Amino acid sequence: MMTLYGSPTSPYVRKVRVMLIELGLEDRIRTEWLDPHSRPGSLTRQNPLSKIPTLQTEDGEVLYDSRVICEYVDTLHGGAPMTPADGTAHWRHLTTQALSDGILDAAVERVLEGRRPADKQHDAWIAKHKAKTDAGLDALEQQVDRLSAPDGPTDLPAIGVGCALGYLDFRLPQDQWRANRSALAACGDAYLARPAMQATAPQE
Ligand SMILES: N[C@@H](CCC(=O)N[C@@H](CS)C(=O)NCC(=O)O)C(=O)O
Repeated sequence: MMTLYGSPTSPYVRKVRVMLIELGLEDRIRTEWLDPHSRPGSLTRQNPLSKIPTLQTEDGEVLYDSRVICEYVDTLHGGAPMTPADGTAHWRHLTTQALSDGILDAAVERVLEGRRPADKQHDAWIAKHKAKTDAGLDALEQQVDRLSAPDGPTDLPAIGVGCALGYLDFRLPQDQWRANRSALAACGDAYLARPAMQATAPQE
């Protein structure tokens, strides 16, 4: 049995959970919920960075971060890989995952900054990261054809984008990421309706 260290609201953990459900591998994993910001010993003994997701494999190997774990999970099934092995498609998959993770990283920075006392918050820092999420979403609007169809077999770029959009709905709904991005809105909403996305929707 593998152990996934995570939290029910982490979008990075959600990527792994969605992938496991999509691949029918949930039964091979137990999940330990924790708060990584409090540096719990059960996590820091495995990952000195105290970040989630962290995965302990059945062989006792410890893996992080989410992209490493997703790459590992992609070796655990006999179906078509969720990232093509080579060619232009391979590099596009990796870059689209970097794009959706970058959107997430910038969004998380803003959310964490917003939790600081009002007089300690840095407006320029918030604006800089808002510009990253906005520009990243604009790029996705131009590249929706690089994502797997929302109603067919899924892949890692689509999972990453789905979890990023779900996080924006959850923590930054005021961004209205759908506005002026009709292609991304249609594709994203159809993707968010997938059973694996519904089953992992973040809740306080
Ligand atoms: N690049 C990492 C990001 C993971 C990450 O930042 N997770 C957050 C939770 S959403 C975390 O563990 N934060 C705790 C901390 O940074 O101390 C990944 O893809 O796994």
